[in-house]
Amino acid sequence: MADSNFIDYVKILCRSGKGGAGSRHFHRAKYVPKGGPDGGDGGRGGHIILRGNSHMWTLLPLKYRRHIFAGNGQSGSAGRSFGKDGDDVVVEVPCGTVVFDAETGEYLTEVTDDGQEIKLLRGGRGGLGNWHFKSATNRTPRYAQPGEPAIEKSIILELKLLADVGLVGFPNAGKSTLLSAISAARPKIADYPFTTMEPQLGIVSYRDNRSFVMADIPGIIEGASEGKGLGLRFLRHIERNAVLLFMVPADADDVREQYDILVSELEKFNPQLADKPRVLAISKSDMLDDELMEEMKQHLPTDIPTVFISAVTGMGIDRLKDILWGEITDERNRIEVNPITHRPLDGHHRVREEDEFVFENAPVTDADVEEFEEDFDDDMIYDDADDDAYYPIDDDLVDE
Ligand SMILES: Nc1nc2c(ncn2[C@@H]2O[C@H](COP(=O)(O)OP(=O)(O)OP(=O)(O)O)[C@@H](O)[C@H]2O)c(=O)[nH]1
Ligand SMILES: [Mg+2]
Repeated sequence: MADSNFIDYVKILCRSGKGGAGSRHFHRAKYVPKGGPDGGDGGRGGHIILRGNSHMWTLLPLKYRRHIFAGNGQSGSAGRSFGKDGDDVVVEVPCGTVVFDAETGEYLTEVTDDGQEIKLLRGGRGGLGNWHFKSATNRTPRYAQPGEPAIEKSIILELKLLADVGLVGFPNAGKSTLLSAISAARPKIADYPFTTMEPQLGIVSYRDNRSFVMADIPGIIEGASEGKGLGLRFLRHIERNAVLLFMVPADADDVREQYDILVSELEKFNPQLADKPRVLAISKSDMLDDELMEEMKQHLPTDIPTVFISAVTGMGIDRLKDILWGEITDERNRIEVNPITHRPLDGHHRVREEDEFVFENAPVTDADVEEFEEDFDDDMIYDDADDDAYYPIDDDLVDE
């Protein structure tokens, strides 16, 4: 996968900015003997924000960003001056990006819409300056609040393709051939299993200038939900498709059995996939004669629409599009489809070849990281020990 542009998994260390410290300053000027406290507030630390971008279709731009750090808030200063807020970092991601905690595998959030912004890590609040603490009983507060610390989290971003129709079938079922026959997409087609190694999207035009998006997903085999074949890597893309088009070739030994295996793999992966509307297409039907077709019809599932198609002769293709369009636009399906629960990542997410690759090739050097760590040292936060070094207080000015 190393030379591919389709990246659907990245692991990144994120850190929001810490809040700036409040200042403990006392006003000093000629002829103003007791100026009183005037230390300003520290600035807010920068947030890490995710923003959906419908023009992106891969996480590739993030692949080499091992670290995303927002700016720290600056300390407040004399004359009630506020410290500057730290810079926020807005990370653009494709719609359909799901965020997991890299340590625990726990699901955190997901970005589904164009322009949608999610505050992933909040910047620390700035501390209040000492003038806030002035009171009748303490007119010379010698303390100010420190800024809130930064939040650090290692996250995994996973892209789950958003498509109206997802193709589900064993390798060699003819999925890519169908996509290339009805859309402008040109996936690789060949007479061997696992020709398709990564998902592809195609726009299928329908009557009256309408269209829908179809995703060609790599073939699924028995045991895929436990990681066999290309397995889990691509099963997750099926979660975000509104309608599932199951495809079983006409020359299969037992069409019904293949269909049942596919359904059971999906259910094992995520039981909610069973609620998605399904359509079954018998592909390569140009190889069947009428008699065989009638015989086969006896054994097909009756609870979902079925259709015989051939991407080569065009047989059944219009009917298939009608059925798919009907399912996509069916209001009942919309309601069922939206609230899918993403299953948390389990153990397998911790060791992935992509992680290795990213670490070897990332342009961020260790020196860059060290430099950052130095900047990050707590020298800006109020600390009793070296306090006078920052805000020397002249005792004459203090009103006891
Ligand atoms: N006769 C006939 N052959 C077909 C048809 N559709 C696909 N094929 C052949 O079936 C083989 C596999 O087709 P693909 O489209 O690559 O199958 P796939 O499901 O994408 O396979 P993977 O990507 O490996 O999962 C190719 O040799 C195609 O030429 C069809 O409608 N009729
Ligand atoms: Mg294929």
